[in-house]
Amino acid sequence: MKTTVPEPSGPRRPRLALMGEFSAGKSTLANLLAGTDRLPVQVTATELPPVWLSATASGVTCVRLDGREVALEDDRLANVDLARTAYVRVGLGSGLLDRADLIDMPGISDPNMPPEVWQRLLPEADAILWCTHATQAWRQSEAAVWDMVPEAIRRRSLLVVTRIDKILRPEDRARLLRRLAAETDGAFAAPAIPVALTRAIAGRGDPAIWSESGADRLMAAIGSVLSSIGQGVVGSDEAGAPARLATGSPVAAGPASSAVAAAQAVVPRRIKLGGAGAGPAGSRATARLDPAQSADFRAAIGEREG
Ligand SMILES: Nc1nc2c(ncn2[C@@H]2O[C@H](COP(=O)(O)OP(=O)(O)OP(=O)(O)O)[C@@H](O)[C@H]2O)c(=O)[nH]1
Ligand SMILES: [Mg+2]
Repeated sequence: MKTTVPEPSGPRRPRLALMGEFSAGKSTLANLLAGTDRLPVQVTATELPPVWLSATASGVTCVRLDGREVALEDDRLANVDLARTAYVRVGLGSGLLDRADLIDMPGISDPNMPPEVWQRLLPEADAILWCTHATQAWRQSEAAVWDMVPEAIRRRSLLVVTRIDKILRPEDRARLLRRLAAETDGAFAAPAIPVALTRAIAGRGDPAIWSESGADRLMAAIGSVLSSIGQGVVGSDEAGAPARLATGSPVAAGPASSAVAAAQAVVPRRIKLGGAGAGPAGSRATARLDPAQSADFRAAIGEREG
């Protein structure tokens, strides 16, 4: 896919795009990862252009399709001219932004949002965190868009099942994860990751809530994604070699890796990464999550939150 938007200047960091249907929780996830509340979250569709959060930028800048850059004086993300804007660039260095850029995309089936608005930015992403709403997860429209995403990107992307707190019964959660495993087999780097985003945000700093919400698993998986980008798995993909990622084991990519550092940047201080279940030092993140581990994980999430 060819880039059709003006490239940002400055050092290039790994770029994670947050995508999914409107109101799937993309901006909530971006806020969680960046440790901020800068991105507006609301029940109805937001109607914002893509918002590119980066520690290498400063202020809030509207990057127009013609390449012109217009600083937004009042830092407000509202009132952006959607027709002329490629994306809004926001300078922010907190949380995961220390290691990666986050691109918060508009919803894919938002009736007020032409698909070009997110399509033209898609080639900029190194990996995608696809947010799917637990109570209507992985609709046909989502699968159809996912088919358009280049294979090399899909292989290092994650399926994040948001609003898992809305599914109360452990057996319903297990059934959902089984369905997703069947319907998305091989389409993502790892099995779907259920997370209660608003709970994780509210419980930031509390290790128990962080873990119960699923945020710790998500951070570990994102750490592996960043590691795979940083370690040149990109090249392996292009050569046709499989590049599946491990989840649940943040040190799968090596304890000194940027993955661990990245994940540590957003976990509560009292949680230490790399405890039980850690992979051998220096091993590459090339295996998918072990099915037994996966079953444990599902049971744990179900039991704790059900
Ligand atoms: N209970 C619960 N609510 C959530 C969760 N994630 C997001 N929400 C809520 O869902 C609504 C939509 O979230 P957003 O983050 O704005 O969704 P979005 O995907 O960015 O939406 P658009 O940008 O409009 O496409 C907000 O009211 C959030 O508070 C979750 O895990 N649990
Ligand atoms: Mg949003």
